[in-house]
This record gives sequence, C-alpha cells and structure tokens, in this order.
Amino acid sequence: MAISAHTSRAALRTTAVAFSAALVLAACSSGGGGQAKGSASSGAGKAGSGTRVTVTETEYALKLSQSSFTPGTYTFVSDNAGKLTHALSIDGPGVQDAKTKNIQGGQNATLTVTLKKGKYDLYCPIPGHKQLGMNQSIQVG
Ligand SMILES: [Cu+2]
Repeated sequence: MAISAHTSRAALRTTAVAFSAALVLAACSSGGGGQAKGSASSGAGKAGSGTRVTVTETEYALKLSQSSFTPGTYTFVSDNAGKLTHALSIDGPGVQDAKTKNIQGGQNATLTVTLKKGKYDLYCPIPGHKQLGMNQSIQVG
C-alpha cells in the first residue's frame, strides 16, 4: 500500500516535468516567430531614434506633420501658432499623463514618448480646449 502510493507520486512528478518542458518549448518557438515577423514589418530602424513630429496648435485645432505611425520613440514638437496659451498631452498604451509645460503663443515645447501598437489621444490639456477641437487620435502600427 505504502510502496504503491510512493511509486505513483514519483510517476506523476515525472509527467509534470515533461509536460512543463513541452510548454516552455512551445512558448519559445511561437514567441520567437511572432517577434521576428513584427520587427520586420514595423521598421526596426526607427526604434530609439526619436522621430520628430511637429504638432501645430491653434485656436482650436491640432495639426500633425505626419499621420502614419509605426511603434517606436517619437519627439513631438508642439508649436503654438495661436494667440492663447496651449500645451500638448498624450494618452495611450504605456503613456499616461505625458504633457508639455504650458506654451505661450509663438513658443514651442517638446515631448518625447515611446509609442506601441495601439490608439493614442493627442490633445490640449488647457480646460475646455480639447472639447473645442484640440483633440486628435492616432493609430500606431
Ligand atoms: Cu489649448
């Protein structure tokens, strides 16, 4: 009785080890394949170089110098071409409450963020300005 219980526990443990080894192998091969495919299609050369994008701000609109984005690091140059004080805020996957200081008319400020695949909101955080039209969403990836 005691011997047979011991034997079956050892057998169980062997099975569990073999099973988890198989899982690790499966995860490795599928993860590696996905990663290689992703970097090939998203232009790995851009990552880390801080692509500059100009965001022109006026009453009450945002105008971006480019509309197509791939994952990577971006430096947004927020150029206040209006008369009132504005600022630039970005929200999205991995980016929360990133914003420039307040920018007087005719001045500019920069904001560097790393964008992943997904949807990001760019807007002016000065109360009321977002609702008046200083709001633009971009799709990355
Ligand atoms: Cu504003």
